[in-house]
Amino acid sequence: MQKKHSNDSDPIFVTRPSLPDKNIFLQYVDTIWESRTLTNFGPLCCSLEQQLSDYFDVEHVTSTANGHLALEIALQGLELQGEVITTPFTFASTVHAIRRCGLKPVFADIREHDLTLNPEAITALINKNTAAIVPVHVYGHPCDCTHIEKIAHAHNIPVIYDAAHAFGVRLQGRSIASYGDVSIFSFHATKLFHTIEGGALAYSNKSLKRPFRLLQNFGIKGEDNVFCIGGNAKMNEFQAAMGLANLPSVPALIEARRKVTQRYRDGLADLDGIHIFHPEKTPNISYNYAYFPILVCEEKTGISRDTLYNRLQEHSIYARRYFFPLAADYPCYKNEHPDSAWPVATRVVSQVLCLPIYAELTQYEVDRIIRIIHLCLGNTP
Ligand code: T4K
Repeated sequence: MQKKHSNDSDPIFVTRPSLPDKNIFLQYVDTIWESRTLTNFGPLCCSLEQQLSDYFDVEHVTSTANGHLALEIALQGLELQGEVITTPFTFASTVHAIRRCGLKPVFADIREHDLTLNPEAITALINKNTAAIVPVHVYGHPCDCTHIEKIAHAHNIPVIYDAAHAFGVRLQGRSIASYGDVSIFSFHATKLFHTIEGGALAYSNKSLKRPFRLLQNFGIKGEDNVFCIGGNAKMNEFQAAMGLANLPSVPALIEARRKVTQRYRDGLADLDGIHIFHPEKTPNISYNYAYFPILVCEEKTGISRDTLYNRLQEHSIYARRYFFPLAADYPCYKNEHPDSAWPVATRVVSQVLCLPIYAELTQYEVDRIIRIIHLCLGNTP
């Protein structure tokens, strides 16, 4: 849907949640009034899990209150101990989940061309304490799953993908959710598909279903049987209603984002020093256009990423430096890896800027952003 009016002073944020037809959402809400089941595995939640299982083409989906808890449940449910190899170039959630589950995050560098974990860097870090690999499909760019899973298989360790950004992505003709031992998704309001807050675990191993259910509901097996130490990570019925109402729009949302992406690519193509990613140029990748990251190469543009970020804000454009700083540099992790270096991640984190992208962003607004970027770089488009 195109917005009718937009002034050049209107703020544009990095994203804007999509909302379904209100009447469709309210029809689901009416059923909540009838059932009086508001949470704890109600009918809408079960229906959403089934629809997601079909969409992802995976055997099992366990819905959760948010994506972060889905990752904690995956790590706990697999009963891991020791070190977990992951990327320093991610949202805080990935690394905090590892640490909050009593595991040690160990950071491997990323690849230049798609910013996902470098399989060779993973191999170099594997030792007898390695319990798992947690790669992130950052911005929806799919990891090199084949290579990563080959490494994991050789060392008999599981792979849990943080697929928070990767809803709707396909790789080698398969849903991205079908890779690894488990994939976790975020259905936060800022995501392509959302349930306001929410998330899910997708997996094919049936034996994981019960531990995951227990972990998301206090370890309760029966009315008088508390079997293990679980928390509360249940999706409620209002969240599920939003998900059911949003799911049919996913193809249209992806197409609208593709158009925004294309307009950015056309408008920024001739700017020396602005690097743009084209994940779908890699054969066998079907991309979801979840984010529009650019890299600002100061030597060529003459201005730094931070200057561009600030200048855009002066024009009410709120791009974001996802994911600055590196997780490995947070005060809580910084002193743990004195001898480690991540040259690619360290460079990228000072260059990356995610420009606004969402389905309702109008051509006029994209052109406004492009115009301001040209202006900041001293160009006249
Ligand atoms: N793994 C990865 C790799 C992740 O990126 C994330 C979450 C997770 C795991 C954990 O999943 P969840 O537990 O969150 O399900 C946002 C999201 O809160 C977060 O879900 C997401 N990643 C992260 C990349 O982005 P912030 O701190 O940037 O959000 P915020 O509130 O600044 O929102 C960004 C912009 O969106 C705002 O400037 C305005 C707009 N907005 C936001 C909300 C919430 C709206 O217009 N309406 C809204 O309701 O983290």
